[in-house]
Amino acid sequence: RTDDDSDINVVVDTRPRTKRPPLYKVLLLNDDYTPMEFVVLILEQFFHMTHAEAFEIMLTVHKKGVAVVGVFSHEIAETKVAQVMDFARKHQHPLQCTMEKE
Ligand code: NFA
Repeated sequence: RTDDDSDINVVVDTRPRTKRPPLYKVLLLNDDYTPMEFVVLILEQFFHMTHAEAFEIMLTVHKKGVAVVGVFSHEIAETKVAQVMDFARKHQHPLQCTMEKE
């Protein structure tokens, strides 16, 4: 076909689009059995909190049932959840850590 007019009037959007990756909240859940000091240790070791910060967040989880302990890319959030779950299991504590899209 030599008479194709399908590209007359076609305008392509050329604005540069900077796509930011979706972020994920890492959540720590309360339970009745995991020792407070163990939760504090986790927050210091895996989330780089000071002892005072870690203690405060631990108390928030203990009182409210759940708290966001960090916001990360999907891959980093998955790694944090796995590290916490592995460490808790290793010490036979029922602590739960999950992630959700922000
Ligand atoms: N609720 C637990 C206790 O009283 C402490 C805890 C805090 C557990 C935060 C899990 C998360 N020993």
